[in-house]
Amino acid sequence: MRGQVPTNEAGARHRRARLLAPGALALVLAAVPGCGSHARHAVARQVVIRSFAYDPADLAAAPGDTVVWVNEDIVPHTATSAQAGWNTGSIAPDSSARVVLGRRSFGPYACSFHPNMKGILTRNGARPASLPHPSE
Ligand SMILES: [Cu+2]
Repeated sequence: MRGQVPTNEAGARHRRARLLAPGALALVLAAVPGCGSHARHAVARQVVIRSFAYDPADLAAAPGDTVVWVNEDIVPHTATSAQAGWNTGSIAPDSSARVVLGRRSFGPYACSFHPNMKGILTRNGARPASLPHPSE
């Protein structure tokens, strides 16, 4: 019986060593932004500002997503939602600005300089965690 003790201890150490590798991999994945234990990927979505309009004017997104407004016009614009409490500030021609969406970031927005420029962020339905990531 005495002979089994060192054997079992060695076996336990061996099992722990084998378990370390997947654990280390999980830590690496968790360090990648947008991956890991979250239910879905946070994604970046782009709205192009062109000819005094947002394209698309109606953008579906989810909390955690980043929306990037790219100004392709020759005058500055903003994307501003007084209702939701976010504002890109002035976006110079050929530059961009981004907003990371929170739970309450959705709804209509407009350009502070040209109030007839209107857009809206609509909220995606939540994706079940069991579905694979669509972009992979
Ligand atoms: Cu504008």
